[in-house]
Amino acid sequence: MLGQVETNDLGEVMQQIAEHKGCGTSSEGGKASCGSSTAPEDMAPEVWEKVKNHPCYSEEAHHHYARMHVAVAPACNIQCNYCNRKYDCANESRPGVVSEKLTPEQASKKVLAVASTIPQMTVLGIAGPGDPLANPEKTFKTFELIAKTAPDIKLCLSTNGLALPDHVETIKGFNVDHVTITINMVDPEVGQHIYPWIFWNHKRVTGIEAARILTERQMQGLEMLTAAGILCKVNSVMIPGINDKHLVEVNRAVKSRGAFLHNIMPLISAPEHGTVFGLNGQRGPTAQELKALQDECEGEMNMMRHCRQCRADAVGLLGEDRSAEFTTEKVMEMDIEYDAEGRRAYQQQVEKERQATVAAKEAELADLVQEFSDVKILIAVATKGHGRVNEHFGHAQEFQIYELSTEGSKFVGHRRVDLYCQGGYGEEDALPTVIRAINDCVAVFVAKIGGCPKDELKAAGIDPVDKYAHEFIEQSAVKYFKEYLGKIKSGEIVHSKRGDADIRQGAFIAA
Ligand code: CLF
Ligand code: SF4
Repeated sequence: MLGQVETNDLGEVMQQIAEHKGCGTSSEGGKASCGSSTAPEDMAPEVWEKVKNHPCYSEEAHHHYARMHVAVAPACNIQCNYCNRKYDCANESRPGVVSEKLTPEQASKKVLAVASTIPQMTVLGIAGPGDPLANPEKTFKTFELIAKTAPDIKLCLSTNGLALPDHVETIKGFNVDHVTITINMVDPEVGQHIYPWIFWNHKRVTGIEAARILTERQMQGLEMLTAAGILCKVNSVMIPGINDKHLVEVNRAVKSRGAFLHNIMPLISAPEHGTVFGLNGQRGPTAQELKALQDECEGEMNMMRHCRQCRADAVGLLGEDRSAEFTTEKVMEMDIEYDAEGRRAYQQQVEKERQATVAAKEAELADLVQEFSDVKILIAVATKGHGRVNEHFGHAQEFQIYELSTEGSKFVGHRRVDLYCQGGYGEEDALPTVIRAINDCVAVFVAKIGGCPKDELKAAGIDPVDKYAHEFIEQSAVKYFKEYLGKIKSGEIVHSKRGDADIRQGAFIAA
């Protein structure tokens, strides 16, 4: 049964598809021009087949497709200084949230329940709460059950890499196309400050020796995976003062071994998490520090910037959390009929929506190529997904950040914020933190916004824009940027460069 919300969204989408007059054919920025039916020029078609519907491996796909995790792997074979065993594996999840642990059979039923309710859920990942390969029986039993009952769902795995070389053959045997390894260092001198111990060959190993074994096993596992044709994403936790500068070297090392994607994530650290880093006051990076490092590493290798550090039982589009709808108690009561045909039909409509999104952006971009300007700005967008400006300012728990230049629009990250609207009223205390989170942005695109936050945003020099409500994000962003350049040319606004983004000074642009 398809969820009501999704069905309504698709009705609207179908209307827009009917109005859409065609589909661009050129490629831009290494992205496919026409939805998932066309691979980007620089990507082999078989690789595109693997990434096109994976919300983590394709930034564009993450607006349209969902993933889910099942928490079947409680044990871990190493200790990271940013982890407290009470919580999920912090390599792929936020500290401070705990998952309900499942048996492979419970997990299998949960996957069917989610797949039947959220037909755009295309990927099942196992990412904890410990390390999936420290729990190989439970992990592979779960994959076996899913491969039998829901063969259209892609299988995905995230590991610290210590046990990886022992399992590459089995991973390949289950047709797992995507494996993530968390690699925070390639130098044991650095590693000793991140990993106090590992459990290796039936004993605990500590210090530099532990880090040396771990890095050797991670590199070996990465090489084996890429040799086996399995797409490999590398996650790295950015820890200021410990591995932040070193991650450039990590980037080079994993790129040379064939990693497909590098995801540099911020350390999340607070005393209440009870981790070594939390207790000793180790800070995480600022959003600007993270972006600078991601920019530095961006070259021939794709950088992931849309990671939400989701929990080990996450369900839904990246950035939304529908796990509460699928507790074990609720799932066990569900009478599930797996409708593979219905899922296929729904996903075909999603593909049409996706094609319309890309084509609209390209049409908007067409006359931007004649512009010559080095102006670069950031905008923040409130969205519930589907690539549209469709969230109210007060309901946004995160803003997606796009960088705009004459090259077009580029997703560069997201910023989590406190909910401004609580129970129908604006939360005055939350507004300054929202403004701080997006204060390097020239504008914020929203579906709706109240008078009070609008005025405060304007006072902070951020343009609250609601005229693109329910329109495609990237098409609207390019449109806005063109108007913006026009206002610079006419002298309506003055510009100066600050950091890596141009920050507007002087006159405020009215929405
Ligand atoms: Fe899960 Fe990870 Fe597979 Fe994605 S998450 S196992 S690759 S299906 Fe994705 Fe979540 Fe970031 Fe992970 S946003 S934490 S990168
Ligand atoms: Fe914790 Fe994951 Fe590190 Fe294991 S690998 S110690 S579960 S963060």
